[in-house]
Amino acid sequence: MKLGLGLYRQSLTVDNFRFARQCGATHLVVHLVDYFGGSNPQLTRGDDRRGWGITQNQGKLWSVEELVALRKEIESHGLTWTAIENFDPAHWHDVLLDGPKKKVQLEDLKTLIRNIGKAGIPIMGYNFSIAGVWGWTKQSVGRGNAPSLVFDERDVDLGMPMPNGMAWNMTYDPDAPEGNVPPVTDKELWQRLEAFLEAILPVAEECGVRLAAHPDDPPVESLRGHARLVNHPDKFQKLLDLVPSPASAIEYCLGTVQEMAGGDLYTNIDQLSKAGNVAYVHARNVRGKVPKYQEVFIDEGDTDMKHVIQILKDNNFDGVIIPDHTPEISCSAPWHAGMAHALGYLKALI
Ligand SMILES: [Mn+2]
Repeated sequence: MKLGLGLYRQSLTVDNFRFARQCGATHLVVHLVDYFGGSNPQLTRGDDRRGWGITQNQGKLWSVEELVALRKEIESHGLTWTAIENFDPAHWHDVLLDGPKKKVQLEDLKTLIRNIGKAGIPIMGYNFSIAGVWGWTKQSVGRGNAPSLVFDERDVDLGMPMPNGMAWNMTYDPDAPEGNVPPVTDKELWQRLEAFLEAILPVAEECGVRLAAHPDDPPVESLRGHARLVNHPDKFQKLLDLVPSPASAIEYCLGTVQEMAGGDLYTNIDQLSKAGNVAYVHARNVRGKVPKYQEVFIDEGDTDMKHVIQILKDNNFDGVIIPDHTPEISCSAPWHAGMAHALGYLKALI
């Protein structure tokens, strides 16, 4: 098992590559989506009508040249680029929404997968979700009053409609006509996923890229009128069985699974990792489950991290584990301090 760090697009700097190595990470998971539009690597909820910002990348696919240049830079710091995390909503909003550009965007996604394969990046993480990550608030309720993410169904209007022009908690068309995205049922969402996997998996197999699915965070029944895909541990297997392929895998998010109202995290990760279905792991601890939970530091909370690492070791998991988001640590570098703490804890466990 290898230790990695996740970096956002605006965090791909020399200092952060050195930071990763200094904390003992050997691998990177890289976000290329321009969420938050700016330079703040802290997770924020975003605006309810604009989400994590307006994506500017329509038609701008990640090119082989740009990916190879970044890979070489990463490698020059002694790190290995193991995965890209998340497609840009600009690249696949109509795949999620079943909109008029779906056919074109499926072809674009195939091109992206080919580019990723040519650039030598083995994993593409994705989150097949209409409403995306939404509904929590940041409150200073963590250990030592650390600013932490809190989800409480009583405090959020789960049914708040999602405006037109929005998908995956980002805005792809700020000039979309008034109105809201019509609700999507569970059956319809799984059909859309199936169409996506049937189109993309054969290309991924050819190119030696694994698609890794992240579960739905928050794992509620429905969000903003839209069904949630993987909101119970058993649904990982349902996803894998939908279109069987060696290129179909799981981005196992410990925090999200711990938040789920049903199932057992340890049995679930044991089965999936034993079968070789886990591409990489997000490590995050939480306290509580849907309908109310909060994020906590990795060394506390409801998940026994030592037990999880033991299961992964017993199953010879040889992929990468990265800290997911963590509560912030009160200092001039809250994100870095939080990550350093999580990396050190994981490294010691491994
Ligand atoms: Mn996660």
